[in-house]
Parts: sequence; C-alpha cells; structure tokens
Amino acid sequence: HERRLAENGGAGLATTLSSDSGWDNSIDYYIKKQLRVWCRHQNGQWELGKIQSAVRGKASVTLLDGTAMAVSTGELLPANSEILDGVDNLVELGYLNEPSVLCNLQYRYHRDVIYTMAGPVLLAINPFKDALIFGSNVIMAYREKILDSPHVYTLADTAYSDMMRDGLNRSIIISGESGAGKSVTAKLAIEYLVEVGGDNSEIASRIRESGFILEAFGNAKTSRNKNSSRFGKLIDINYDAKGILRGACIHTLLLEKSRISQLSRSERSYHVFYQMCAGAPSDMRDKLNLRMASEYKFLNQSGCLKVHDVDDAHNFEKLMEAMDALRIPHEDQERVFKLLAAILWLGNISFEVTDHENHVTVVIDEASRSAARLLGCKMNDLTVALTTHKNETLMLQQAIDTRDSLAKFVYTSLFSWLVETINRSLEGDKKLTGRFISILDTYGFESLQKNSFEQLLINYADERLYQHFIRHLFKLEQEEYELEGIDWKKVEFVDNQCCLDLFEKKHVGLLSTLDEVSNDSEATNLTFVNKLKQRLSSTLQLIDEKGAFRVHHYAGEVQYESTGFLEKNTDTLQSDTTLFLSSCCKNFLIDELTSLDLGKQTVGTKFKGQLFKLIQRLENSKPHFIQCIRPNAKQLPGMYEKDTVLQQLRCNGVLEAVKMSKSRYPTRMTHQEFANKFGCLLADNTRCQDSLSTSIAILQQYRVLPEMYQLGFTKIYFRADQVSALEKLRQQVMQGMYKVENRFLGGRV
Ligand code: AOV
Repeated sequence: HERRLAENGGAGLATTLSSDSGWDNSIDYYIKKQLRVWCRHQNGQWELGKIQSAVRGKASVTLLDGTAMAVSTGELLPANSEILDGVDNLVELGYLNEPSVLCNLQYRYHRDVIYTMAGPVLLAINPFKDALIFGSNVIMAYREKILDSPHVYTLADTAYSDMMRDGLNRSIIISGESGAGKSVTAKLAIEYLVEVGGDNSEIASRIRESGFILEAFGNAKTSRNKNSSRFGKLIDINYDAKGILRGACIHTLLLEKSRISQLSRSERSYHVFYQMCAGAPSDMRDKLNLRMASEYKFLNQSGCLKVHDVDDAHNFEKLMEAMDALRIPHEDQERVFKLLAAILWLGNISFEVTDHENHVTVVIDEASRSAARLLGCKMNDLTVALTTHKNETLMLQQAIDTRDSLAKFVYTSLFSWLVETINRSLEGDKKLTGRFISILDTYGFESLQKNSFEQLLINYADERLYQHFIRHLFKLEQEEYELEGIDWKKVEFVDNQCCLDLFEKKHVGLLSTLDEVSNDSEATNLTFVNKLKQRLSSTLQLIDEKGAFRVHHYAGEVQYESTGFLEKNTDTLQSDTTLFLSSCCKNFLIDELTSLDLGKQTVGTKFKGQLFKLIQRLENSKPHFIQCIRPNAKQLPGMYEKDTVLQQLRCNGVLEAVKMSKSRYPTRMTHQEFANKFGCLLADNTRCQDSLSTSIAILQQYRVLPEMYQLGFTKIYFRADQVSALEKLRQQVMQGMYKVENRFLGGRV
C-alpha cells in the first residue's frame, strides 16, 4: 500500500498538487497509522501534522506543536516518513510534492549542507557565508572518496573520472538566477579540476589568477549581486592523455557595455575602476592624473562608490599580482591603466553650446586635456571626433552619445584584448589538444524594475541554456524511448522552444526584426514597435505605444522598455570612433584594439553568433548540470525563504529531472550486445539463433523482473543497478567458478 502511495506521490509536482490520485482513499490509512501529512495554512504555508479524523472532505489535524486545525482534505498532502528527512538525493523521496522538497532542502540548508542531488542535477543553495566545506583538504577528501556526499567537488570528480575513462570531453553547466551563486560554484569546480590535474603548478596558478583579473574587469555590483558577472564565460580546462593539466582557454559572451557610462541607482561600474582609484601607488596616480572615484562622473552618478566588506585598494594590489603571475608585460599593464584613466576622464568632458541650433564644442579643461593625453592624441583630434560626424557639427545629445560610445568602445576592446592575452598565457607551451572539461558560467536570468536591451540578451542566453538542459535531460531520452517503442509514461516539462523561436526565427523573430529596423536609416523606435505588433505571438505581448513589451520567459514574465534598442543594437558611432582611434593613437594597445572589433554585425546578431558557438562546444561534450538557488533576495546567510526557493524550483525543471530519473532506464544495450555479452549464461541447448530471442531467454532464465527492464526495437533498457548481478555471474562463469546448467536456477538473479 505504501509503495502504491509512493508511486502516486512521486508522480511530480504538478500532479501532486492538483490531484493526488489514491490519496483520498488512503486518508483512513494515514489516520490509522498516524503518519505525517502536510497541512496548508490559510497563509499558504505548509506545516506537518497528523490527521485525527476525516468526514466528507473535512479533516481535523493536529500539528506537530499540538495545535488543532480543521481543513479541507484538499489542503492535505502526504509527507515522507522521518527517516527520509534531509536525504542526499531527492530521488529517494517517496513523495515529491512541493512541501516535501522544500522541507528537505531547508532541513539540509539549516545544517549548512548546501548541496543536494536532484536526480542527475546538483542543486547548490547559496549560503551567503563561508560554509567551511572548501579548500585543498576537502578536495583531497573527495578525491580519495573519504567524502562522497553531494558537492561541486563530487560532480567535478565524476566529470574528470568519466573523461579519463572514456576519453570524451565533459562540460559542467551552471545555471541559476543572478546572485544564485553560479560564479562561486564555477570557481570551486575549476579549483578542483586544476588540483586533480596535478603537477603543473605554473599553469594552475595562472588559471586561478586569471579568474581574479576577469572578475575585476567583467564584474560589478548590481542591485541583485554585489559581484555580478556582466559577461558570460566558458572555460575549457585542458588535460593530456594521462590526465595532467596542460592549459586552459576562455571563451566569452558579450560584456555589458552600457554600464561604463550609465549606472542605475546604487549600482557600480566595473570593479577595476574603483580598485585603481583606491589602490594605485602615487607615481601611477601622477602619471594618470588619477583622482578618487568620487570625482568621476562615470562612477559617482549612482551614489554608490563602495561595496560593504570589499577592500578596493587591497584588491588593486591583488590585481597587479595577478597580472604579473600571468606574465603580462609591465608596459602593457601601464597601457591598460592609462586607457582606464582615459575612460574616466572622458566621462568628465563637458560641452559648450555654440549656437541657437544646439551645436557644441568641447570645453577645454582638465578633463579633456587629460583624456587626450592619456589616449595619446592631439586635443584637436579628440575635439573633432567628439563633436563632428561626417564633417557636420553635432548637437549636444549627439556629442554626449559620441563621447560615451567612445568610452564604451575603448573598454570593451580592452576587455577583448585582455581575454586574448590571458588565453595566450594559459595556453602553456603548445597548442591545446587532447581532452577538455568546459565550465560554463553566464549571467543569470534578470527581471529588474526597468529592463532594456541588455536584459533581453541576457535572458535570451538563459533561454538557450535552458533548452540545452531540457534537451539533454528530457527530450533526447524521451525521443529515444518513443523511437524504440518503449512503454513509457511521458514526463511533462516546460519546453521553451516557443520563446526561442520568438527570438531566433528567421525574418520574423525579435532579433531579425530588430536588425531589419536597425538597417533602415529612417526607422525609429516606433517602427520597431509597429513591426513587433505585426509579429506578435503567444509569448510576446505589447504593453503600450511607447514600445514596452512583455516576454513570457520560462523563468518568468519580463517587461522590456524598447527605448534605445535600435541604438544599442547598431552601435552606429562605432565606425567613426574606431577611425578616430586608429588615426590618433601611437603608443597604445589601440592598434590591437581597433583591429579587434570592427565587424559590421549588429550587437544582437553578434551575440547570437557567440552564443551558438558556445552551445556548439557544449554539444560536443557530455553535460553535467548544476542548478544554483538563491534562498533569499536580501543576500543574507541563514535565511531560507520558501517562496523564493519555490519560485525557482517551479521553473528550472529540476523536479521534472527528479521525476525523470525515477522512471528512467539508465543502462541500455543493443540486443546484439546483450546477447553477446551474457550468452555465456545460457546452456548450449537453450541458445537461440537471433539476438532478441537469446536476450529474452537470458532475462527469463535469470528471472529479471519485468518492471526492471523494457525491450525496445533494437535495444534493451534496464533500471539502475539491474545488470550488475548478471555481470557478476558472467565473471564467475568466465573464471570457471560457476557452471551454467541446462535448467532454471529456481531463483532470481
Ligand atoms: P551568480 O554568479 O549566480 O550571479 P555569485 O556566484 O556571484 O552569483 O554569488 C553571489 C554571492 O553569493 C557571492 O558574491 C558570495 O558572496 C555568495 N556565494 C555564492 N556561492 C557561495 C558559496 N558556495 N559559499 C559562500 N558564499 C557564496 V550573476 O554573476 O549576478 O548571474 O551575473
């Protein structure tokens, strides 16, 4: 009876909440045995209790604290028994309803156990404090299997061991909302993978230090995360055939550039600016004419210059050390800081209106002089570049946009140069070949008060990754079962293909529409909105005439303000500014910079291209998934907000993955393989001609329970651990320890 209940209860979240078939009939059983149930309060929270009596849909329940409650039986759900409190893998839970899952994770979280397996997926709940479960000693313990509880180290170890066993590349894909802990988790995985690769301490330390540099240049404080990655990255860790670390290579996804010139309230620009302003030694300050962060408009506009518990000056020292560790030459380092200071001074440049048509000229002051000097150009060239376009004098707003665009261009080019430089340093002595484990850490889903083009791209990337997740965990497997004609109850999951089509469809998708409008020089934001109107779909909803629209993402609905989309997508000023840079600069990285980013593609198309390349790399490897969860919105330790967790569990597909692994057939072999391998277990006179009949004879003779396997058209599918007993027997036969007889053995294997 309990098993039947467990099967019903394990049928997944949606079903358990709407209809727990079998549950109604078993309430008497729960009363008789005084088993625990979940009881929903009026405030929506679930609490544990025991049913005392139930009549016509009304139950009287005693909660664990002794309080009596009268509820409708619809507000009750079966709870798992105490022995299942805090299980390592959610698959072990008989009931997989929402309160059971939430409670299991909470039970662990309050004991500082932040990792739990959800079938094949590792869940990581952000502790927002040092959980003291990381570092060399812990790595060693996991490596030597002294510890084997769910952990990012266990997952990394499996990826490494699997790669060594079969020689195939692996990937570790880390998802979760902004602030859920993806970057920290990626760092821990890398730490482990570097350590197990032994023996190459030089490369190992370069990989570690490169993370710090990229963080300084690519991370910033946002409203949701004080160290938010504003770019996506895939890092390939490379090993030789013996499993020794050889090098690494980093691929990045578009850095958010608007942050250079525009900050939302209480957010910061990239860490490196504050680090430099706070920590540069005096000779460097003189050379760069450097001031404190509060004196630069690009930094002081948001009213936030410091991050709690972060020592920018100290981090600047660490940054310099990291650059040294990567052997970035000192001249290049100097150039980098010169460009950073130039960007800050650019932001302080102001304009003077010279006529009634609002045409402007640059104010010649400390800001413009410093910017010109640091960029290495003549004052006049800078003035011309900032105030004219195709020989026409610009108006105030255009000049400001040109100035900001120049600053953004220099920064993003600098970032690309840095990634290339880091990659050269991580490449080791030869070109990287051999095996890889790739770790993917991108920006997480964002739904802010005001969402713009940047959020649109970030959330699009998140959709693509979710599709990768469901493709590997559900789609491919279920397709195979269908093709093989297996009797299989389909696991329902949210397929976001519709939303991806909205973005990607040729000619009519969001990105194509945006490009089409961007290419039309007469077009305005309204043109874009009107085009959207014609192409609306079920996942897109237009909100107002100004161009606000809503997209139904798998992770939630987001409203975007389309103002500025066209400009951000085309980056029209780029070719002019690039021309200026290449004509005026002598002693900089700028030669490299200008050659880097000259493509004529729109930002959206380029982003899509980069994203596809990353996904393609992932497709060529076997994936391991980690889902990070943000337990509260305040970034505080010890605070587990059930609603916040639930909202993430409901859309990230994890519970469906558990359900899937409960009913999966993980071991599979073709009839031929099975017959060849285990044919030796049949006596000569029971062997058959064809592999299917041989396979059936083996299964019958050794009485493998019918629910433990399924016969497909070409393959046999087994539940977990079913083949190992046959495997053992086979070995005994091979070693002559077991003789196959021409009769049934009379027992199950
Ligand atoms: P994210 O990568 O998911 O956000 P982070 O990895 O930056 O999130 O984590 C946010 C913050 O949570 C970190 O700065 C740490 O303070 C804390 N944290 C996360 N994981 C751990 C851990 N395992 N142990 C201790 N503290 C942790 V974004 O990059 O915004 O999408 O773009």
